[in-house]
Amino acid sequence: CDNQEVQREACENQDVIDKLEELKKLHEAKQGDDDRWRVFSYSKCIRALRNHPKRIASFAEARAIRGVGDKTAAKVMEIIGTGNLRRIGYERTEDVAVTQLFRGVYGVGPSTAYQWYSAGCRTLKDVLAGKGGVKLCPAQKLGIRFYEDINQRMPREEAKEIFGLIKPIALDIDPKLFIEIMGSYRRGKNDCGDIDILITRPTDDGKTHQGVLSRLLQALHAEGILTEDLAVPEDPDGLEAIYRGLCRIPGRTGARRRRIDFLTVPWISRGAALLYYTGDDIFNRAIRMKANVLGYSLNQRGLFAGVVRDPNDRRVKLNSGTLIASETEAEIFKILEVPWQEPHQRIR
Ligand code: DCP
Ligand code: MG
Ligand code: MN
Repeated sequence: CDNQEVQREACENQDVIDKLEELKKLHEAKQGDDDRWRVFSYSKCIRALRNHPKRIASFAEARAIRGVGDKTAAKVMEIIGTGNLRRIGYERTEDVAVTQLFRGVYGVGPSTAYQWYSAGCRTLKDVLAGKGGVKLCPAQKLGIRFYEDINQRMPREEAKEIFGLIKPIALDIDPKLFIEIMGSYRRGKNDCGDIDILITRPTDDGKTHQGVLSRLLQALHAEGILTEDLAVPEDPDGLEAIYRGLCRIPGRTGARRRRIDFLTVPWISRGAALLYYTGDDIFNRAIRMKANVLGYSLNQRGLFAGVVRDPNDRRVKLNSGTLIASETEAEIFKILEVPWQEPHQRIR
């Protein structure tokens, strides 16, 4: 509930937020004009509820919150009174179930999922058959072929084992590389949706990691660790690149395909990159907001001052600003006046 500290303790009205989130997700799946408006309005309401410091006790109290109208206030009271929201049941229709299935395909978001549904597809088989004129890109085809594997999280131990195979191969290419696992693994989670690997290299001898990624990918394919590419960067050997693919432990029968991402960043950005790729995404949103409140701009490259944004669209930066900090996570926390948080604490 406390924006200032970038900590997310359970809110007084967490049960209400959870139900409204659920309803919001159902509308998100539907993609109608009405649904889009509802998603927007529930998001606003959820944000306001997160900041509400006490348990809501009456309709009038709910109604008085900015962004909460009569209808939403009635829903809030229904959840508080019964622990349930009947509307969720009514919105769980076929289109929701089908678009949720489609969104499990790698790279497919709400709009593609709904397009496929509108084209008459109801199953993955329909999609593969191109029913209704649906066309698939290579990554989507792989997303269907390995649908089950990709949608399973892996045990932490397996992520560790795969990284244990990869790290020596990378260090063999350049022993001075910095190579570590980020994401949920660094946060200490027991299961991981994918393996996020950050690569960079100190430059004190005048060299960089440039040229390493393409050699590494080639070596990992040769070893049978990387099995399929999902997204290959245009310039894998630039200073900054993102690769996405599938991997597995070679030679183990029944080993599932696992999602793997490689990220390379310039050495100077390593602190900001560690912070960004460790997440989680909600922690990132909160800390970025804190930076904005203090007049800074934070991204995976660093903390910047003096960034001027387009008043008509705050997402558009009109200049790149001045780099304030990027080499360590600690200095970024410090400048943002956020108490240091260990990776495992950076969670919702
Ligand atoms: N990230 C972010 N915002 C996004 C996507 C990612 O800030 N929309 C950052 C925070 C994530 C990190 O990148 O922690 C890695 O992204 P993943 O999608 O791999 O997410 P996690 O590793 O946190 O979870 P999972 O176990 O599901 O992979
Ligand atoms: Mg991850
Ligand atoms: Mn990832």
